Amino acid sequence: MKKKLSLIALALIVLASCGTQKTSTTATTTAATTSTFTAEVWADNWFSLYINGVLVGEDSVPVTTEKSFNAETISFTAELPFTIAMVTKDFKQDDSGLEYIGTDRQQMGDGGFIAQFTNTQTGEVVAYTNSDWQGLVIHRAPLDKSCEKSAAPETECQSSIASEPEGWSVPSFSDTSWTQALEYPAVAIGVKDGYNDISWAKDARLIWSSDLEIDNTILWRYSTLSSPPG
Ligand SMILES: [Ca+2]
Ligand SMILES: [Ca+2]
Repeated sequence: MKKKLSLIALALIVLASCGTQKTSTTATTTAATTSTFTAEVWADNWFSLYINGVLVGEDSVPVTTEKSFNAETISFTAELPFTIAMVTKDFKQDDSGLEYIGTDRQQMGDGGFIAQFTNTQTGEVVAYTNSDWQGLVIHRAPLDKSCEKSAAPETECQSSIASEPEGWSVPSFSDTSWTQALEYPAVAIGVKDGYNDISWAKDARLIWSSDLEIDNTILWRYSTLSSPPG
């Protein structure tokens, strides 16, 4: 009789553990949910976009194209929350930081960009550029603005150039030493071709560093909130 009882107990334990296993498998399956997102970007003059450290797209018009102003739409899949990293470049002819060198239009160009990220299925805006973005300037020239009209800018204009920090686009990278973005009105950036083709979220802002002219290449980071901004 004792032996029979312990056999029944063993059978119950086996049944119970089977049930537990089934439950945990189901939970694992429902936890991983990826969605498709649409990034819309307008940049003066060029950008590339990384999501969680992976390059998902870049401006299709090369930075060397004169007046390369255009809006871009890039699609990617990700799971919220995710980390957005972008390289933005204001056009410069060389490391003097100037453009139209040797012509009567020789000048420091200026930069600026705006971006928004929308859940493609629901239409929910999950991120947009504003002063919460963190930036790191890696190409700054000319350091002395008085060299703008120099006859020999390549030798007379000084620059400050750094390389991209290792692993700067991955979620775990610490950007606490980077600088907060500044928001600019459309008139300050001189928005043009392509900008009006996008219906920008009411709180999306044009951003750059503190100097639109001499800060030419900037790295940006922003991590989405687990729940979208209100
Ligand atoms: Ca510039
Ligand atoms: Ca420019």
